[in-house]
Amino acid sequence: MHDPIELSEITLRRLRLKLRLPFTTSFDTAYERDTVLVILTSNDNLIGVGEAPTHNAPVYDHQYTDATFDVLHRFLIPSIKHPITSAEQLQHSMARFKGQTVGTCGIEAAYWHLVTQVTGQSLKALWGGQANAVVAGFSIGGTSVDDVLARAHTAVEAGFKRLKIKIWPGFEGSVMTALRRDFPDIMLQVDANCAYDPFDPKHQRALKALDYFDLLLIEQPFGGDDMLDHVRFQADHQMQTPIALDESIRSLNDARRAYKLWQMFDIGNKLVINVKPPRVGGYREARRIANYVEENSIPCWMGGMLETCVGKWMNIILSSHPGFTLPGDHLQPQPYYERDIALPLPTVQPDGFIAVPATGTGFEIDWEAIEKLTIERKTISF
Ligand code: OSB
Ligand code: MG
Repeated sequence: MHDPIELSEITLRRLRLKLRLPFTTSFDTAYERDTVLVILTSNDNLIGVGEAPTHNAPVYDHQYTDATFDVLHRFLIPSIKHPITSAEQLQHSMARFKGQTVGTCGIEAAYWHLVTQVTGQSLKALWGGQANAVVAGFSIGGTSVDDVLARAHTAVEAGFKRLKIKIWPGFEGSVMTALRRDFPDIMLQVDANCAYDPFDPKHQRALKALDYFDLLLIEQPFGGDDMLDHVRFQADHQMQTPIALDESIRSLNDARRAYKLWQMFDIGNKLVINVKPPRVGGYREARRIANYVEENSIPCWMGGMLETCVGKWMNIILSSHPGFTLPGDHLQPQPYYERDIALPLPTVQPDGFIAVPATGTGFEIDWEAIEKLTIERKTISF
């Protein structure tokens, strides 16, 4: 509980960020990306910053930067009830808008930043975090076997304990063979971002062949709406490797649905859940999923959306919750962006862990950087 928060204004900023290293997935190669910041100013001039990490095109899901900026401005922000008394109240005020998880997450993240200042409590305490450090995983979006191998070597030398490789039809067997030759024992997983067709026998064979590589999991081979195809594929092909859902999980109820479905097929132990706060509508819903997977012993990890370090610090802090049992997609060996928007940047220690901030949010906003990177802004005053 905290004193009611009265807002004086909200500013939206669209930032253009240049990636240091291009990131290739089954849907595109990104060299830069735009993100949206939601900046809440309270009556007593406290400032909360939250990230709505968007894609410029609707390639990961239906949401994209222009649409998120617009829905924030026209619908989500005007629906906020004042004063704000809790994250639950904030969520309920926006809940009638369908499928706007990224924008909702941006407002909620800024609210949590304000709450740390109003209450003096850390995000870690507010969110039920426990671990003092979390294991760093690295999501590799390379364009060729050599490119992926080079990125993997850099990461392992820097201390990363787990690698995740972006795959697509035709780019899986050769890259896994090369990785297992160089790293026979490392924790390894793959992410297809919906690129496979559950009814194509060639695709089925390529996915089944991944069972040879002793992977932690295969992430989202089929469409976001195809939970049933995922579980059927796993059961019909007697896959040993667990299947993990990313795009298919947009709420706690989706996580419940998935687990019930896997249990109905008698393979409840072969499901892994990925949590990304911007995909499930914020940190409150993400924590509710973390509680659920903890209660049901479902393996789970914190995903990433190439966030700035504002989003990354919040993800790292939430992933110290005991529901997160697998290494998160938290970092790369080098900073993601030519210029980031807060300090310090999270970094991996030589032992492969990232220290979890125990006070506040862990970051200080770099307003000069934000000003330089902003390409569009809108202010709504109350
Ligand atoms: O599917 O997990 C994904 C990045 C953008 C969109 C989707 C995904 C990803 C990642 C990157 O894998 C994780 C990160 O380092 O932020
Ligand atoms: Mg994914």
